[in-house]
Amino acid sequence: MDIKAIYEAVIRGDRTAVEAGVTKALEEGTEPDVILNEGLIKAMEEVGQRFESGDFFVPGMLIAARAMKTGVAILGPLLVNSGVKPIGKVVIGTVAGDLHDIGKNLVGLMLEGAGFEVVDLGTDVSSERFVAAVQDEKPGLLGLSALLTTTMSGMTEVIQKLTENKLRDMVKVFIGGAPVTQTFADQIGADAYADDAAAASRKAKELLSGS
Ligand code: B1M
Repeated sequence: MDIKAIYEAVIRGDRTAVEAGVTKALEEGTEPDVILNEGLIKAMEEVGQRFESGDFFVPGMLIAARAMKTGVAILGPLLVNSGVKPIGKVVIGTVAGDLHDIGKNLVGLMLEGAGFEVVDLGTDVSSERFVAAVQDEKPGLLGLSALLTTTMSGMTEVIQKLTENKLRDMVKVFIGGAPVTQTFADQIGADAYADDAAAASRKAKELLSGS
């Protein structure tokens, strides 16, 4: 199976072709992470660039995102080890005002694959909901995702609210998403920054072990 065909199907927003392409590539022995990185993720990067240059509009992005999710749904179980005793609990979510969830979902899958129990709060999650989830779920780790420069301040707010509620020492906070950087993480007092889903699961394990 030509990975390029999967890439092009995502850009066209052709869910049927993505499903068929991913299934065929797996049958032919292509590694799931190659399909994910070279086919699906690269296609979404191209969609973003076309949006920026005015060749794509919001509906196009949305349709491409749905096609990408079809592919991720097939790959998901292969990226996750089931039946393993959790090594720790992580609450994740996309911050307030932000509806992007593909990257956050991939982070969740990779964390599950690394053996974490994942509580996913979804998208557009207020700082109050994050704080309540830390109180209720008592996770060792909290993962915050943001895809818009305008919503990154939601991460600052979550950390401030954790401090106000005397919960900051109870949970390690790691952050990520396209506009997020290590410098920003340092500025807002996050415990770690990860630039992709694989790095997120690696950083989460490091935070858990205290290294
Ligand atoms: Co939006 N969007 N979008 N969008 N969108 C971006 C983010 C944008 C960069 C496009 C562009 O202009 N080039 C731009 C943001 C500009 C900015 O702020 N700097 C943008 C915009 C402007 C908007 C709207 C404002 C458009 C409008 O309405 N005028 C609007 C905002 C809606 C809202 O959230 N309130 C909007 C809407 C949408 C859709 C709904 C249509 C759709 C989202 C569908 C969905 O998620 N269910 C969408 C999409 C698809 C995109 C792009 C094209 C693709 C995002 C994506 O899924 N990438 C995106 C362009 C781009 O990013 N290149 C764009 C694939 C995914 C695997 O990557 O999410 O980066 P990513 O996740 C990575 C890493 O970032 C990291 O790991 C992931 C896996 O490797 N990561 C973490 C993410 N979270 C992490 C958390 C961690 C650690 C790592 O720890 C907790």
